[in-house]
Amino acid sequence: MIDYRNEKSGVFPSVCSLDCPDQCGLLVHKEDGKIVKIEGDPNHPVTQGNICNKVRHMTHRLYDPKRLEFPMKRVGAKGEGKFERISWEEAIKTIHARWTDLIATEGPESILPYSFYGNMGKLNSEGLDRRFFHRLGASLLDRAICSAAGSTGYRYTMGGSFGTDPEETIDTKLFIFWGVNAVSTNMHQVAIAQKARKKGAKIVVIDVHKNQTGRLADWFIPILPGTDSALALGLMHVLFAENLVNESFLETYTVGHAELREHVKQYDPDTVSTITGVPVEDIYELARMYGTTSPAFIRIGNGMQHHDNGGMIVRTVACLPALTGQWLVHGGGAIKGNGGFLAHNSSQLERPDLLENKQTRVINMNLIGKALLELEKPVRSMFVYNCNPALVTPEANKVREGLLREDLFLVVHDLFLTETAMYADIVLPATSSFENLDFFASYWHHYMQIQEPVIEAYGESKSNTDVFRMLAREFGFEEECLFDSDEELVKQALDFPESTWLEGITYDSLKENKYVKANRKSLMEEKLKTPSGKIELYSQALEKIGLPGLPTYTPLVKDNDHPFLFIPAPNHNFLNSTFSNNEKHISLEKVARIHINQSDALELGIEDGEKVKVWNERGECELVASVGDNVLQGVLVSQGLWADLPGTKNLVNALTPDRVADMGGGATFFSGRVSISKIA
Ligand SMILES: Nc1nc2c(c(=O)[nH]1)N[C@H]1C(S)=C(S)[C@@H](COP(=O)(O)OP(=O)(O)OC[C@H]3O[C@@H](n4cnc5c(=O)[nH]c(N)nc54)[C@H](O)[C@@H]3O)O[C@H]1N2
Ligand SMILES: Nc1nc2c(c(=O)[nH]1)N[C@H]1C(S)=C(S)[C@@H](COP(=O)(O)OP(=O)(O)OC[C@H]3O[C@@H](n4cnc5c(=O)[nH]c(N)nc54)[C@H](O)[C@@H]3O)O[C@H]1N2
Ligand code: SF4
Ligand SMILES: [Mo]
Repeated sequence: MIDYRNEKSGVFPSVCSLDCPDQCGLLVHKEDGKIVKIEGDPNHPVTQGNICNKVRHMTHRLYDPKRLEFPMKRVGAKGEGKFERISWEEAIKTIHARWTDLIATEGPESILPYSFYGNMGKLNSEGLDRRFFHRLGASLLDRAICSAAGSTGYRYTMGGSFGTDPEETIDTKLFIFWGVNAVSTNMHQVAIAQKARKKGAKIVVIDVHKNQTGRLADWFIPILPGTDSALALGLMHVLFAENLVNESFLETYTVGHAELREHVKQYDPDTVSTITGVPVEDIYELARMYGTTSPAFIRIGNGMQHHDNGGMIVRTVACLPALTGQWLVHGGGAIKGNGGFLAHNSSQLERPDLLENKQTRVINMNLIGKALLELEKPVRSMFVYNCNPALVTPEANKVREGLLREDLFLVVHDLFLTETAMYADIVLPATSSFENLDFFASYWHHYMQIQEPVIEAYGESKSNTDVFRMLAREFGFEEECLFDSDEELVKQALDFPESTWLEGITYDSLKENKYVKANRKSLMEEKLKTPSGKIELYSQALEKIGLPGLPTYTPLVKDNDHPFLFIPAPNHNFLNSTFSNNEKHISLEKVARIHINQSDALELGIEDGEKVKVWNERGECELVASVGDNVLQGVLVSQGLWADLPGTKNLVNALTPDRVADMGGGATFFSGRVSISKIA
């Protein structure tokens, strides 16, 4: 068997490890042991050789002179960013000593792992780390920062992350991109839609911002933030009223359609128009278009679930395909996420059985600022990996105040000295995904892939799995599973006879075939994982937790009197905060903008291209105004999680609320209110 690392030059298969639904197949070009070029693999059945600009320029990040090469310890004041090189041995021994002390004095729950999906590889994001922290007895982290509200909402309707096979949407006639900036965040769904458009398909985009995706639409529908459930209910009103529903589908595959029919009578287009800002005639037109075009497909984005009512919004939109019976149509239906089909054996990989105290506390990652500052039994140490909370988490000023705590022992494992690492006591260098073995499952298409290491570890950097093996050894833990090799971990995770979808997906088949597809049927051929086994238009489970059983519009929380709703969305050339510190990607993105409606700008005397101050009681930042008609009045949209360099005030999360959404403990990044003004 060849180990690609031993080959000085050549072209080798790889996987994009970034947190992006497309999960492209890659070809990595190597010369003299270094990656010199990354391109798409034309043989990937879905991504077909096209990749985004971000990853095309990945070598600038992999070999950025700022990349961490060795472990360091803090020598200056907290947050000052003064570090000194140390050995791995000293780093691991220091962590072991501090944690042993903490466990003896305050218990293991005083230690908190803090991670997300900076690397989507299963072993490096939810493998040995989970085993190690379970064995340690550390506090548990609720990883609710990304899609928790929407996935939970979708689950109440559809039973889990199961939707349309995106490959089938090549035959779709109507695409609705709803709260998703797909040109930037799911480019291959757009590529499929563009091909379908050549065969007559229409593309509708519903968004609060006419961004690159809105500009590509045949019809762009601007909507006021957090009101999408009202729009969906208005569409249902018209569909029922005009007999555009599929009665036999409703009868056979859903529960609660009679109740829903009554319930949506109150959501007439006049009422809905007042709530959403969408004109009455557009509501009728969209409903009729949706009710008479088949196959019709809705791509449900993450943007519209980053709201106080985000769970209910997604649950409501997810009811639409059932009304028209689109789940029976090839190319019809919806995708919020498709991760359910490729779910691996997570209990075998993560080993929750190693956690002795089943009452161990759980801390929601969205509330980390609060947790660091207010918990009665304090978090005394945090181990951060695959994540950059000082930049990406809401109420960032609170987070930073927490990270500055003198008594907090902070370890950060990353490829770069991130904003979070600046506060660390110990910094550990991480390998990139190209340096490790791992397996990957897309949450949009249906292919599983394997990454075999292509290059040697950079400097002294180590993979996440290696770091947790080292820690387990230092602690003297004896459970063999804490030392399983990466290869063994892949095999254990894929050993999952309970899943028919994973049939044929094994370590060996992945190595041999590179792209192996989930063995799925059409959704209605299987019993859904809802309590009733059907699509739940009415959900008893929701009522039990005190939420309306039927899809319902609830307004956003109004926690202050600032006049604007602020939507700090992602941008095209960064991936969350990844790339925000790499010159090449910054130069492509140019400047941190905030979009404002021209009427609002006129009233405030703000001119296009001018620097403005945006603030609320949580904090402030300074961005460059983009004046026009890309957002409705009363709405401000920024794009990108910009690096927080000295001399800049780009930290948009200084303004975002740390309230949690209606479902799943989700984040409410887009439900904050702010003021904006010229900088005098
Ligand atoms: N280039 C790039 N790609 C990415 C990322 C990135 O940062 N950059 N991040 C990755 C990650 S982790 C994720 S979760 C996904 C996120 O990607 P998406 O699912 O596209 O979600 P967002 O980009 O957060 O928001 C999508 C859109 O929702 C709009 N929006 C906000 N509020 C509302 C609302 O109330 N109603 C409606 N209808 N629209 C609203 C925003 O204007 C935005 O255009 O993308 C992934 N891919
Ligand atoms: N205002 C606002 N805030 C947001 C969002 C928004 O739309 N608006 N989006 C939210 C969403 S959807 C998400 S998913 C979060 C994402 O937020 P994060 O999870 O923080 O994602 P990134 O900013 O990409 O940071 C990932 C980090 O992991 C590191 N990393 C990569 N690979 C490895 C590895 O193998 N090992 C280790 N140890 N480290 C590695 C990278 O270098 C990078 O520093 O941000 C959220 N924050
Ligand atoms: S970030 Fe997304 S589009 Fe870009 S290469 Fe990775 S998976 Fe493909
Ligand atoms: Mo995300």
